[in-house]
Amino acid sequence: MERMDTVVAVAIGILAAITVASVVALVLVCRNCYCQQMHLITLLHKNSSGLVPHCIAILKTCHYLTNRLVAMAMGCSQQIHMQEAMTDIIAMAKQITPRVDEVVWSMYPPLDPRLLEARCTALVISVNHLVYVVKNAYHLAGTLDWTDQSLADVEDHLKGREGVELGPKALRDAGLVSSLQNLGHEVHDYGDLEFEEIKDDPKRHNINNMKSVSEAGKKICSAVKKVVDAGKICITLGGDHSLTTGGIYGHTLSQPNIVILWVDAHADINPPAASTTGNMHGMPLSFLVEEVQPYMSKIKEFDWVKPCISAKDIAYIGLRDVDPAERWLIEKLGIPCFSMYEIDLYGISTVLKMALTAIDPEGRRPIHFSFDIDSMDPSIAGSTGTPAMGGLSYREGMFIAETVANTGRLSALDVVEVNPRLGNETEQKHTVDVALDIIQAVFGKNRRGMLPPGFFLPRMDP
Ligand SMILES: [Mn+2]
Repeated sequence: MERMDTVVAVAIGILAAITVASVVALVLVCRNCYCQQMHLITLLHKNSSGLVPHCIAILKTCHYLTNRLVAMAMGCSQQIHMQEAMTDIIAMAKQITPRVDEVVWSMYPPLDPRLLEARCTALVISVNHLVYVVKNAYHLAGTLDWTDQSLADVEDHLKGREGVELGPKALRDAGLVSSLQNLGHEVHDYGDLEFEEIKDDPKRHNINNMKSVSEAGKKICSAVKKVVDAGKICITLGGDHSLTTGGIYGHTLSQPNIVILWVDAHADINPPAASTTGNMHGMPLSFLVEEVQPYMSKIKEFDWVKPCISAKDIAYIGLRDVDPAERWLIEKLGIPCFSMYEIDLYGISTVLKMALTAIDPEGRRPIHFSFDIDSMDPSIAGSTGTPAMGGLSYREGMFIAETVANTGRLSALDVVEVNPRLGNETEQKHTVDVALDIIQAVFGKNRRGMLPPGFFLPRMDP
């Protein structure tokens, strides 16, 4: 267990929402002090099928807002100032019903994404107007503060935000900071990283939202570097796995000798040109691994990141959804790789021994532990963007985390791809709980049980 004088600092960086891309990052730093921040990136697929869940969410929220506002207005319609406003309120509410119908009809195939988006926007404008009218009628804006959150949610859905940028908040709300403090760490939460919105950001070099992703990466890079420079352990909460382009590069600027334990269902090493989706979260390692560079085209926006990791310094654990280009690179470059097949073959304990020995036979180098929640089986962590069946069990995940803790060499941890908007309520809760348990285990909580410093059982007088 960590000693009491060990200090953990936490920083959470969040969130750029660019019409199509959102960037979120959070950083936790530990050991002897404070820390700084990080982030992560979410890319949206604004295809037709991706729009529907957002539209349904918008419909639900608009329905809720309208019902509640009208009920409130009716409830005090006897008051003088409300009587005048009632005519307006009823007229506004009447406009909303046909707009809801239009949105619903637009969701039927053949679906026209532009029409659907336009109709959702029209609906949201109407509901906004209703909120405005009711607020004015009440002369008491304070009592209607609850509408702000609902309208903000609607706005998020309208922009097509995926929800993975909400991961850090979900983990904080679940008690991340206090749970680490309870383990005897000093934790500093640096809040969310902010990312500028870049309006004109088309797909280029086969990377969606290329400028946004690059700019976010720079910020994450310097945030992580500062935390590690200060001698702390840096936790970066995502957001998606693209945050590691900046995060790992920043880590190496401070600690050039790191090794990487990459626990994930995916290899995330597609060179941009080989990517089938253009989503940066499937590419971060391609920018970082020296031996991959001959297969990368030159992208000047990513000049700031230099290849800083050797293929032999990375160990994959938990892979089960690997693209051909990725498999080819793993074999060609000899990247130590322990997929679910090897875990079934040898067992998690042997796999971990082999993985850690492969990247650092002497056991001396600082570890960057990059944990993608989709490494876990979807039955226990389903609220994630790209789930893959047949993943790590809870026990295997905990064993990995406890083993990393036992090395005493953790230098940075990424926790990515927790998406509190996906799945049902139970799945959302389980996913956040699993992530929280993994983080706690990485920071010293052990299933054997914990003995608080100084604890003893007093002898009883006979
Ligand atoms: Mn990943």
